[in-house]
Amino acid sequence: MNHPETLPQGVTPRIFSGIQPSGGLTLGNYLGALKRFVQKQDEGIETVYCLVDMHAITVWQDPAKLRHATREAAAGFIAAGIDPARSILFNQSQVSAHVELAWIFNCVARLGWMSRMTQFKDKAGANSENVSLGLYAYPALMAADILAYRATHVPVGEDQKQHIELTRDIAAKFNNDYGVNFFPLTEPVIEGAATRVMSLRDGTKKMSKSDPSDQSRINLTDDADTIAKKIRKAKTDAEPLPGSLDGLRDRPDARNLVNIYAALADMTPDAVITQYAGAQFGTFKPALADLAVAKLSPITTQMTRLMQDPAEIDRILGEGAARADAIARPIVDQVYDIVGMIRARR
Ligand code: AQP
Repeated sequence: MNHPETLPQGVTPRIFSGIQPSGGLTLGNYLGALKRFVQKQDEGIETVYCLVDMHAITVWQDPAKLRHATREAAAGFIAAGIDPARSILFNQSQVSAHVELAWIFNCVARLGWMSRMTQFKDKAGANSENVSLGLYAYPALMAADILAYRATHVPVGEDQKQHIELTRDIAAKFNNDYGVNFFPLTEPVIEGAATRVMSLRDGTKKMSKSDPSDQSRINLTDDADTIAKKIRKAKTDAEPLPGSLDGLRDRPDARNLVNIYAALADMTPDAVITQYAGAQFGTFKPALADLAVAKLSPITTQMTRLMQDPAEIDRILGEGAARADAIARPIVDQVYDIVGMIRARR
């Protein structure tokens, strides 16, 4: 853990995290990220949360859909418990410090580091010559998102761990190249029973908002019937639930449902297995569906209500952006000084 004594001068504990508005939010985003974001806010740490629209366009987005998804994600954050008075909530493109710092980091990060990023390899697939340069450079922009606030901790799902490690490498190389102790080595915070929620159609694949199959995920906009139907149809095997977690080792689909139950109920997976030992999926799935509906329906209802006033959402994002800019601008100005850029018009 980053201990306060070892942090660079002027750096205080601060949380930063983001979600791409590249589609509707999923149960994976909720359990792996959003639910944790709310907990961090409620612990009283300074929290900065960003809808990373500049990341979203690394893959082509329909402009009207991007605008809608950004507002809907903001509504999802607020409905899930993010209080824009206590947390800073904004969309990335309104704070230019992010892309300015990203360019500097493009000149610090090494090509070989980017080539090792598994998310790039997964997303580019066999088509890597034909994806955008932005998709390749994505981790440098993500490092800039975090370090423009000199954030000390980033709550994320398991899939983002490698990108946070790269952020630390970029911070360390910048500090070393310029002989400063300016950027902290940010820690990932990967906690809870569902740090990697898997597809409902394939327990070996991450639940993702861009999966072509809507049946593979639960969206935060799904109504109660849709949630129940998707859980009922979730892929499982014919065996009942075992008496211990060990018995789920080679059963990824079953393990996924147990993890989702645990995360929604704020229980450990062990406690879920103890409660449902020997139960058939005919019993477990309806219990999980009831739990998911009870936890998610209030969020969906509130999101729908908030979406009726898009101007108010835009106002909240604008206000958040101004507060974010007030933190990030002086940090990026200091970076320009460190790097040797003349800033005569300040
Ligand atoms: N399945 C998941 N389980 C746990 N956490 C997850 N996260 C995403 N999916 C899961 C966490 O949500 C945060 C925001 O992720 P993101 O939207 O910026 O990008 P992503 O990880 O690439 O999510 P998707 O849904 O797969 O988006 P697309 O399909 O657009 O690429 C992160 O903290 C992430 O760990």
